Amino acid sequence: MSTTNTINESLINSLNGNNVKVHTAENAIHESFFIPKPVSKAYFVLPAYNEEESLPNLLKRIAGLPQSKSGMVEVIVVDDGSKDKTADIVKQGVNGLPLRLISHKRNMGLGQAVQTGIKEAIKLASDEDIIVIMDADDTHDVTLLSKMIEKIESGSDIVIASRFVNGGDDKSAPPFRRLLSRGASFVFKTVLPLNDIKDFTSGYRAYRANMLKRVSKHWGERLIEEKGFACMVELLLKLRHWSPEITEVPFELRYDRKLGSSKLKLFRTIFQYIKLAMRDRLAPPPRRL
Ligand SMILES: Nc1nc2c(ncn2[C@@H]2O[C@H](COP(=O)(O)OP(=O)(O)O)[C@@H](O)[C@H]2O)c(=O)[nH]1
Ligand SMILES: [Mg+2]
Repeated sequence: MSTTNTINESLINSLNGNNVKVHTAENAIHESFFIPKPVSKAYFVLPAYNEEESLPNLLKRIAGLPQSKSGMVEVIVVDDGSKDKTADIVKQGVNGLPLRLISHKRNMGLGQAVQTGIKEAIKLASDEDIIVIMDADDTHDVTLLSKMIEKIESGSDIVIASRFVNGGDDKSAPPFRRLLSRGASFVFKTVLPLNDIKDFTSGYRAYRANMLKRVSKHWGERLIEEKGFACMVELLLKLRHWSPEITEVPFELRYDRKLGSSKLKLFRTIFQYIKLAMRDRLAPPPRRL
């Protein structure tokens, strides 16, 4: 760690009366991303593929948030070559809600869509802002934003909306989906050194913008290499090398609100998880630039 970094860290920590953070991830590059400033803006990144049925409801919910009414929310929809009216819905807009549309000409997969969304969000965001990535299928509770902001303001770098902590649940999801997310979280928890995390595969998380900026600068186009749903776990695994402070907040999945069909391909996703875990174990940890 450079001297400047050490000084900045202790300065930030003393400003906040906090002790210096202790991180546990192995091979971690010890960084403190904590900024002693209130979050001024939240960017929602919504990767969307054929979500014409669910997107209007979700956008209305986001527009109704107190944070949207006070102008601190902006939404980035990444339309990943949808064949339905997903793009038109975004173009129509929602009263009082700043909305951006980024369109992939053809379907490139969830991973690429998340990568595109992150790139745009970090271009727009200030260091103290937060970037929230969530499904566009209206199964995630947008009112969790307040809690996520609160956690980031008190030092978390990543806040996971978690189905598997007390108060969270995924009862409304079909049994095979519940089994997959539990199985994947169990395996990743066992083989990877991020022991405290209970929900590895949640697609709903908030990230401190300056952390994503720093990590993204390191990885560039390789930040997300997985094309499918495993990209969410991949992102977490890559971020862990920077030793972020990760918190989980309880989240009740509302699969009952899902109007379209799930885009998850079960066997393909299991295979991707296995490949990802092996690659992560074999790859050397990144060197700091
Ligand atoms: N950009 C993009 N998004 C996708 C693709 N497949 C799924 N998604 C989005 O990824 C999110 C998760 O998919 P979803 O069907 O909700 O999965 P489930 O809720 O886990 O069953 C949703 O916002 C989808 O619109 C894809 O090929 N490209
Ligand atoms: Mg979903």
